[in-house]
Amino acid sequence: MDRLRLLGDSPSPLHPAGSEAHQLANVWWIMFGIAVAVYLVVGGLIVISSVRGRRREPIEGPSRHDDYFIWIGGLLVPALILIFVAFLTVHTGAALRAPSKNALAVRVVGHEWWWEVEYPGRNVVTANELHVPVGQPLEITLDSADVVHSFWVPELAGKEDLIPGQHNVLRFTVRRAGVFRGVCAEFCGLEHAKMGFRVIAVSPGDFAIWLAHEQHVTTVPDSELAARGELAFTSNDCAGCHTVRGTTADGSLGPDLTDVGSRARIGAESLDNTASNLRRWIENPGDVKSGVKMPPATISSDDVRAIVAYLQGLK
Ligand code: HEC
Ligand SMILES: [Cu+2]
Repeated sequence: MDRLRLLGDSPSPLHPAGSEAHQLANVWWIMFGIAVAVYLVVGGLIVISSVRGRRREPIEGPSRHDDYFIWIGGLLVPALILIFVAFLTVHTGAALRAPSKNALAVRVVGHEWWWEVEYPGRNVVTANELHVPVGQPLEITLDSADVVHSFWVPELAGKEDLIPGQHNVLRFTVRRAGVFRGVCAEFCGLEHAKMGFRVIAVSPGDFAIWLAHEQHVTTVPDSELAARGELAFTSNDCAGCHTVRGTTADGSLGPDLTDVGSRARIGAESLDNTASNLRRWIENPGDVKSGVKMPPATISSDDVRAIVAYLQGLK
């Protein structure tokens, strides 16, 4: 699927799929064009002067012509270019992030080293995946639970920091459906490089279906093994750090696992969400992310197997 292939390639701000990234890419191309033009003019003059060589006959007294050349080529033109670029940057900066009325509110909280994603007022909390509708303005509030992180989806918008005690807001509209890779762009400790996420942009209709589904994610185990898993999960320390809505597990140190079975990856884009990876993660998450804030499980491998069956059914 080309959506997944997209994730293998590095996301580029020069292939914009969001309103803000479009504006930034426009500024980039204009500045690139000016730089190329200046380079060609200056390089051309150097070539011409070296081909023509020195004047044969020295002229007497100062030359008017040389003066004009320096005033115009050395001062006036660079000043005009810089003023134009400054105007362009300030103008674009002001146009970005203007509030709009029918924006969808999303709250993202950065944690060492994963992303909490909440849809305020809708009773939906997930992790490391932002599901959004194409074409509707988004208003993403960015908070941090610990240190400074930075939210960056190169194809959709510029970077915005998540700062403890401050509510930064990012506003943009996704222009085409797809899966867009995001990263933490501010060094935030040992596992900074393994703090990825994805933005899944779908049609407004599909988004409404997803949101309605998330509000009623099944928490009833669908097999005997999964039922044993639920018991093992809620009676061990997992429940002290993780929430599964509809059960007694209501911890908040780790990601909400209510819909963990539906996620494409686990550990903030570290591993594919398969049974064997889940088992590996639960038995020793430090093996995958050495700085991780989740301890290795101290339960039997039977219990781990049951918990994996339980978690896979949460979707
Ligand atoms: C001390 C708190 C703590 C305990 C106890 C704990 N976890 Fe975690 N868990 C975390 C944190 C923090 C993360 C996020 C790690 C990361 O991605 O950096 C996490 C991530 C996970 C994930 C991946 C979720 C995702 O979407 O990426 C799963 C699955 C998980 N834990 C299951 C368990 C199970 C099962 C147990 C009990 C055996 C358990 N956890 C015990 C803190 C904890
Ligand atoms: Cu970070």
